[in-house]
Amino acid sequence: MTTRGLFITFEGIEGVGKSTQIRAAAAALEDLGIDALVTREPGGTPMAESIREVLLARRDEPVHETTELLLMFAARAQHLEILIRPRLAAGQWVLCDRFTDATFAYQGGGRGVPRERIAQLEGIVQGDFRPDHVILLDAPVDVGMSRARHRGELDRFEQEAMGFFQRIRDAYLARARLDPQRYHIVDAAQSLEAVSGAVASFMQVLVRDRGQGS
Ligand code: Z5A
Repeated sequence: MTTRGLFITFEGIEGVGKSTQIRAAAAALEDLGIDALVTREPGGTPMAESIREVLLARRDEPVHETTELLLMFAARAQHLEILIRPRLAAGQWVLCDRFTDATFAYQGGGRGVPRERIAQLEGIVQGDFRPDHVILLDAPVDVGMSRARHRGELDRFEQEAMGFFQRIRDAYLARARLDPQRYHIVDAAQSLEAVSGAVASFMQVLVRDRGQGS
């Protein structure tokens, strides 16, 4: 019987290094003989990537918080059913740049959507499916902003004020503290090498604990 793959998500405010560290994690796993799928949210399948474009586009029309919330979960439903679940069932490990913790942090902490409403949609879309491990890359908001903001035009989220991102950081940390077995907080204000080292060491522990790899 095929052993289900592990589902590991990378979370944090913008600019903390999620995209960089997910690649470092995949490379560390490859060295250990594990071929992991790297994907992201919102997005991950052609249709979910189309929803991402709708979500990130800057527009004059105000976007209602319920519209934003439902689009996040619409993209997630497609991503989960068409890509993530089949790959995990086939035994592949899946590394995902953001997942539902981002919805609790951004739409919940950032926008003020009640937690219960998000949890309801989580139940509809995911049932009891949750990430096996969440790597929370944590750094002060000004550190993330200064890394992310020299990339050119800002998307709809990046246009928000510092207070928005501070609430998001607080929401992530509060969730992580409730479940320290599943959430692994990494100090992302450290050098790139130090953060990659911490992420690679954690991958080694996971592979050893599963008795997998070559
Ligand atoms: N969103 C939401 O609201 N609700 C949801 O449920 C979901 C998402 C799933 C898209 O996310 C937006 O969707 C996001 C939240 C919302 N909006 N925001 N903000 P995204 O993940 O695609 O966008 P992002 O968070 O803006 O990603 P990012 O800015 O690309 O950040 P990152 O991936 O964490 O950082 P990075 O690209 O790896 O690194 C940024 C730069 O810093 C780069 O030049 C690196 O070389 C550098 N870097 C990274 N680490 C270091 C260290 N340690 N030292 C020095 N320099 C570093």
